[in-house]
Amino acid sequence: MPTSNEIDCGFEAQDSFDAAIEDHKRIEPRDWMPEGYRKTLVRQIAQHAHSEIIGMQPEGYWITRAPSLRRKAILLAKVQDEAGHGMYLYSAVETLGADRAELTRKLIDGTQKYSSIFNYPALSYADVGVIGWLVDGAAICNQVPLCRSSYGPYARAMIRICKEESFHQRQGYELLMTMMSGTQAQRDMVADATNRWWWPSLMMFGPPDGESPNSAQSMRWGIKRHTNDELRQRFVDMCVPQAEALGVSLPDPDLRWNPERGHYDFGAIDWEEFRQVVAGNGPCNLERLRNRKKAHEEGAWVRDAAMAYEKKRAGAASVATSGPPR
Ligand code: BYC
Repeated sequence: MPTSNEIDCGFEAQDSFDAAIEDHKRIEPRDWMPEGYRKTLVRQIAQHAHSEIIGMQPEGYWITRAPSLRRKAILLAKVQDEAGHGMYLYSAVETLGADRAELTRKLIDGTQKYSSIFNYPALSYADVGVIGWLVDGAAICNQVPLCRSSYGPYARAMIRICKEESFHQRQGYELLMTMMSGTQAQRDMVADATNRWWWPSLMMFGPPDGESPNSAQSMRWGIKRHTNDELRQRFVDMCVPQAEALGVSLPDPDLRWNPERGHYDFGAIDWEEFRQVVAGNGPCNLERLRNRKKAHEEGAWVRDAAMAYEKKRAGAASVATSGPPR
């Protein structure tokens, strides 16, 4: 049977789609949608799902190296949440007709992207705190507006994800507060980790507005609600007082309050570094994809077993419904 999108719906369908977007109503999987809208969502949601899955690696490394049972339990819960976020997002993207196995193949062969931020190494336990504070903090700034995204399944997945991201950010901040009230060596670790993650966190929001090919159309469709630069500014404004409360310096001599703009000014981002990382040349790109591929290959037997069980169950169900021969 053709899907609602494959039926040529003509102008009427386009009009009702446009009206729904105009009225800030949700588009649901069975609704007609332009092919470009569907493709943009598949691209963005798949990239987001991949980021959650790859994003488990920098922190996952520290689970067996946590300094106490309490820290280990917290970190384990956080990394498990990230796996869960990936699953919600793969489910959301499946409602658009995408095949999860195919998306995983595209991640592994490098034809689909994941967030640049996860190509940097986590070198000490302070990185766990800074990832929570800055990386999850950036994720919250970016993702809270996505709870109002025009595509229903994506928006609903984001509501749950944002609640958990908020816990993630707090656990990071709490860890850093503990370290900052510890020894000088601990404070130095926090300073070093902050220096390394600050600029990559600003890059997470994507290229500047003038160089973002997708933003304008995504905003017209209500997929994105703010531009990359607007969200980046919101993040900087949020982080400066948090850094002051922690007693940590942010590594930007140009960072200062601008009373005319009502925002913090900040220094130039190294966009060449961003381009290199996205092109596969960051410090950990190879390692991240190698690990993902290995985990996928080692999990083949689990997928096979699940499929065999599903097949058997479906077979038993069809015998039961067909009943005994008359
Ligand atoms: N890294 O036109 P633009 C997390 C690409 S996971 C790599 O502005 P768009 C967490 C972009 O894809 C956080 N690539 O694009 C998990 C496009 O290339 P294509 C992940 C990037 O889509 C574990 C090109 O650059 N969050 O929170 O309008 C532990 C031009 O960009 C990046 C999401 O995925 C980047 N940083 O805007 C802890 C949020 N930025 O596809 C935490 C959902 C841009 O045309 N995604 N590119 O070849 C979004 O909001 C948007 O997709 C973006 C980019 C703001 C990221």
